[in-house]
Amino acid sequence: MAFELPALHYATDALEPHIDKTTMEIHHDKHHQAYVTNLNKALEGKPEATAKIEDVVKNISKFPAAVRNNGGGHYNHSLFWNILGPNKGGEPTGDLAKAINETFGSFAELKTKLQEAGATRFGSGWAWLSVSADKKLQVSSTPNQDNPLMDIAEVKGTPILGIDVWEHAYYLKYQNKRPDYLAAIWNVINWDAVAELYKKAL
Ligand code: MN3
Repeated sequence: MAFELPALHYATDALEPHIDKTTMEIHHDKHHQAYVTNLNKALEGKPEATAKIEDVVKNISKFPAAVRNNGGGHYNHSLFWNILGPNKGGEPTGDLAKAINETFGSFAELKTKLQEAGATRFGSGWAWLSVSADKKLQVSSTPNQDNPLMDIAEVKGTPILGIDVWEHAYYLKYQNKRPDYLAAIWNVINWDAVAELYKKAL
């Protein structure tokens, strides 16, 4: 069984003007596809490892670098497409909103922390909101295609929101202004999807 590129559940221009159509097309059809292709290549001859991407990622220290990079890439982007969406801007509600307020003081403070995590990640990587083993919300960042689910992560947890800060995620529209991209992304976060992942992580 091979991993496959998941379809986007919205049109590539659905996140305009915050994330442009061309960026979405290249990011999903080319970059994510390359992670999937190279992951399948790296796992050739290891069918027992290919059942679930989560299981590969959780045990990433047992795999070579090609699986870490491309398996991380596949997991991270699959989550990223899922937590983005058109016209969903808004704010978290319900239990997730309550947990955010208890942990960070306010939704505004969570946004600041995630934007800082993304802006200060040197080079390529991701900013994360994840749920720790003791069910607490936490903000962190990872290099390259690492993520909090990996057994080698500095801050471990179950990711419920990931922001891609690789240049390929924003450069066509925002060029060197990564903070502008990070400020705009709140307009296209699907908080229902994040809340769903939060519920599952508890
Ligand atoms: Mn990317």
